Amino acid sequence: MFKKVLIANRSEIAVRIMRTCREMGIQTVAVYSEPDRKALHVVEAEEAFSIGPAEPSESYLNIERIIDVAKAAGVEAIHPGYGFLAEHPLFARACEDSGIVFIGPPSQVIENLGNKTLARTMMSRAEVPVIPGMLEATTDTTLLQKEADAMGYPIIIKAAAGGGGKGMRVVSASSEMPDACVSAISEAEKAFGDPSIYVEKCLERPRHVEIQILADSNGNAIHLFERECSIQRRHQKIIEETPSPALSPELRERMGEAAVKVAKTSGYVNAGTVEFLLEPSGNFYFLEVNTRLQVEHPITELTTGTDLVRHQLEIAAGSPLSLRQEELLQRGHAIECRIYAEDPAADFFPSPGKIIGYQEPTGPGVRVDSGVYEGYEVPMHYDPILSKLIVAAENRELARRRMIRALEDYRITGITTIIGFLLDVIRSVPFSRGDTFIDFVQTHFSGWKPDKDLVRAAAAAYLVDEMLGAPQPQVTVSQAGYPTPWQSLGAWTL
Ligand code: MV4
Repeated sequence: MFKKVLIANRSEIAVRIMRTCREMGIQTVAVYSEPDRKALHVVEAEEAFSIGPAEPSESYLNIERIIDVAKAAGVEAIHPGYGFLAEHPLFARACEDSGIVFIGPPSQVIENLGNKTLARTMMSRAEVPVIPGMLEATTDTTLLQKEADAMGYPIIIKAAAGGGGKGMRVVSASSEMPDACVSAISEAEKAFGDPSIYVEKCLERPRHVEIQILADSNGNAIHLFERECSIQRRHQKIIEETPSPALSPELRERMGEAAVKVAKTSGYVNAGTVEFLLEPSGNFYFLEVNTRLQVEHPITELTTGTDLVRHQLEIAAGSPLSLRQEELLQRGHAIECRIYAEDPAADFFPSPGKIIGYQEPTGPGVRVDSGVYEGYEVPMHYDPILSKLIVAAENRELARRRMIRALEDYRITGITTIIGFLLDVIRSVPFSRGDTFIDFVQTHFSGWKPDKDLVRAAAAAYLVDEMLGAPQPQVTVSQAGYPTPWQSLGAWTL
């Protein structure tokens, strides 16, 4: 096993990776940008190196600088976390070329799977169901029109180099195709430096269901069941759960087998996620492979009793998989809520700033993967995720109630968070029924505002405290959807 690993990331995921490293006796090296000098991942690491200014391109995306630090610190391997350089084939290649182990798949596999039409072609050859549509991308608008007309509308235009929803366009009539093609081509060129696009049949009201995979360098591959990730807004997931309320044991087995086929067909090594869209009919289709550890990996860990980061490290060190498919069980139910510093009443606009009061929920079945602490100033330069709240219980309804309890107990003041919004979603009838699909938030929660009575109760409590000369709780009425603001503030008052 490695003696020393560099974590080329920040925030909660860097901290989470370091925890497993420490348990395994691996020394950890952090890298940080200027505004991250006091970040939790810097505190948590055994060594930390400054890598540049706030701009990601000059720090967390600076391949040369990170490789230099890795050499100077004498690490044997780099864990990229998620985002930043995690799915960057050139970074994986730079590690390979420097004799440093990249904790992830080979650069060639990242590159192949990053090409969406190549991935579609590979998968359809392997008889993994892909969404009906073109297998070659093009800039020939006549050809695109012909294909779309033959398919029937609505169709969806996607960029060959796309992914994560960038450069996508839904077209509902033939007459809209010419304009849509021209603008999609120019957007693809600008965003990815590759103008080629292709057309797929647009699926209606699908769910987003993904399968966790692990593959070793000896060609063994297994899956660790599914995650239901339909609750999202603007292609950012906010709630994930497992098992999916939509899968029968038989469908789960077929999707798991398809995901293992994807792993074997692509020569996959390390942890990855195979994304599918699942139609109400039960038909599922390959979407793409995320060649990284994902934000929502903890729900799989809690229901399968595994540590995915440990498996990543073991696989990267060349060990064969220590788990067999037959011994894996899905036990109970887990839900994750992503805690973002954003204002849900203002189109989820980021709301970084100083965290004045901070208290995490604890108790049975509660896990918090956090990148922040009381007094920490959330920088404005990065993804505004603060932490992830993950709960596990014996079944879905118990997990849902546990999540409500834990969200109510989560105290964050000084900045606006989406906690109040998450509470309303988790408590809602469609969520409690498990009736989730990719337009869930838009359908049920567009124009959401915090409960006026809650805000007024918070204001009233504040005024009463002031009149009685009690210590002033640092709870501001501007904090959208602050949960149960009138309950005892106890240790919470400053
Ligand atoms: C689709 C689709 C409907 N039909 N493809 C969005 C991200 C990218 N990975 C693929 N995406 C979609 N592709 C067809 N043929 C709907 C989406 C989609 C979506 C997929 C997964 C999770 C959230 C989503 C939100 C909007 C649209």
